[in-house]
Amino acid sequence: MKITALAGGVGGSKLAQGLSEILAPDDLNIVVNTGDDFRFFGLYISPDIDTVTYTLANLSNPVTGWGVREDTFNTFETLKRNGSPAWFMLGDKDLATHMERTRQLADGKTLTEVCRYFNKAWQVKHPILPMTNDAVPTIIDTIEMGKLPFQEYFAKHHCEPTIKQVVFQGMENAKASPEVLETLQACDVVVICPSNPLLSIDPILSLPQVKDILRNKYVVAVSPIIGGKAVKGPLAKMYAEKGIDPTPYTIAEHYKDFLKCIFIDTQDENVGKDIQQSGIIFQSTDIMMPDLANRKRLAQNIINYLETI
Ligand code: FO1
Repeated sequence: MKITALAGGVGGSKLAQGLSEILAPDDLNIVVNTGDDFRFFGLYISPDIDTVTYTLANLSNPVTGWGVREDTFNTFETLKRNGSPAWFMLGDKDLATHMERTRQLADGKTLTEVCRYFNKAWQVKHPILPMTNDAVPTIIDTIEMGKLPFQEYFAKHHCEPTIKQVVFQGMENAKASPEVLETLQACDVVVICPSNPLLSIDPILSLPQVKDILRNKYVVAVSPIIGGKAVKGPLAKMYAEKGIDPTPYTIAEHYKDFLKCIFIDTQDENVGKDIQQSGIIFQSTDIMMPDLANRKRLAQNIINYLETI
């Protein structure tokens, strides 16, 4: 069974890692959001790509979920002491990734080629594909601070401003990469990882052709909401600001154009009936993935289900 996983940052990388422990490299491609990408000190930072790649390479920081494990922050601390912008914490080892990526992009390589280079360097076997080689920076239009580039909203202002609108700038001229369209067309199943639908998955879905392909695929999602809370990040707050209850039903509704099945946590079984009434199957299990054993367990659970359809 060939699976294409759609992923954002920390939540997405956990399930992607679980799937990668079970599926052969030919059977799993991971398509990753690049709307969070930005430049800092001239360096091209691709946080979701890095989170997924570091996780699959067993290099990720287990405490934050992003960045490199056992990294030091000498450069960051020095910048901070000098009074330079220091709202985005780049570790010393992590900096090497951004420097090399920036160098290769300046040499004319595509982001897809740069990702392939890092996969090879860190012996990550499963393809990690940026959703596009075009720039589509996410802009958060807020009530208190106007339009903020995504990382300023997220890391600098800790997701505090109230969101009016989320805009994927440049989407009208962007294309999914050829590799992404190819893997989506060739796969049997698309797994939407438990990433933020509004910030991490919608950028992928907004690229031309992607939703049309998904309408003809078996699409299964894992809820990023458990017991009314987002496992990580601002999703529950974002829904509350729109006056929407953050439940797995909300997630199912968000993807209802193409979703066949959603995995929800056992503690959310009470919304299962509403999900079913929308014509979407639900499977309930423990969907928390604090460690590798749980990531593999959930991935195996999804694959077992997919073998029954
Ligand atoms: N998130 C923060 O909230 N603060 C940081 O200082 C920060 C640094 C950082 C460095 C490298 C990297 O790959 C990710 C980093 N993140 C940081 C996480 C990142 O902003 C978010 O994970 C995503 O963009 C949201 O998915």
